[in-house]
Amino acid sequence: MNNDLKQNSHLEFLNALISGNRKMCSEIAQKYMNENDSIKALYEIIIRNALYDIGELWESNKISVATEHLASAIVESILNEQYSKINSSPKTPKTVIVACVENEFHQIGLKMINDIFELNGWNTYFLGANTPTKELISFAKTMQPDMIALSLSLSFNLPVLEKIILRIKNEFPEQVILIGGQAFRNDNQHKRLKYNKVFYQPDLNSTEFFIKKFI
Ligand code: B12
Repeated sequence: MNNDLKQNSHLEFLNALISGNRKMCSEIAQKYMNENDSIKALYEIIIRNALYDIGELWESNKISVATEHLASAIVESILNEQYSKINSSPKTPKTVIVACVENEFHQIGLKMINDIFELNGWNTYFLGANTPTKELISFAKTMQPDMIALSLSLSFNLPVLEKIILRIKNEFPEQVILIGGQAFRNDNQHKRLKYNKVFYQPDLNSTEFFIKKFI
């Protein structure tokens, strides 16, 4: 698909999201998958870009909070529609716990990351938004995952992420932790987090590369 068509699909999807038209969003996603057959491209070129635009429209008061909430809900339903394609990969014995830190309600990017693990055969435990630290630690004790993936969208939550990393390292010093999310998009804050076996990845391609190397 050429760049003009990609741009058209993204704008079409954005317009359908703003008008709250779930059916149309689903059809655009379906058509895109038929033509490209790439979950990563659907997620980033179409959906992530549309949500970044939604963020800017919302920030400049061009759309309401309600429209933005509706857009998130539609996107979550579109991600769930892809499950049969994601789940078809052969399984490895690797497991990952995937969670947002406390007070972090942005879970869409994290869900995309979760699906990349699944596409690569990992068993995932998606705990989603606002996971209490105590619960995360206790769940990790039970599941003993190969990796914990944590998402952070709000820059001011960085101290919360750091606290969680320290708590995990205190209990399981060798635990591999993968971090990422919007909070690191425009700066290099992740470089502050210099801990043993804590890695940052910015997007789906780099995360997939990291997962393949990890195995
Ligand atoms: C939808 C949305 C919401 C929804 C979230 C619903 C949901 N179910 O997730 C709701 C309404 C809850 C919300 C609330 C708020 N939001 Co909001 N929100 C957004 C919006 C529009 C889209 C977020 C999104 O899904 N993006 C698309 C995903 C796919 O992109 P992504 O998260 O970057 O993920 C990619 C990478 O970062 C990476 N990645 C993500 N996670 C991980 C994890 C790992 C391990 C790895 C390796 C990689 C990785 O992979 C993904 C694929 O490429 C953004 C705008 C934007 N620019 O994104 C604002 C935005 C994130 N929100 C913002 C703000 C300020 C808020 C509020 C504080 C607003 C308020 N005053 O109440 C609250 C905070 C609530 C809370 N405590 O968390 C700011 C954050 C600024 C900042 N960096 O600090 C943004 C950027 C808007 C803006 N321009 O100001 N929001």
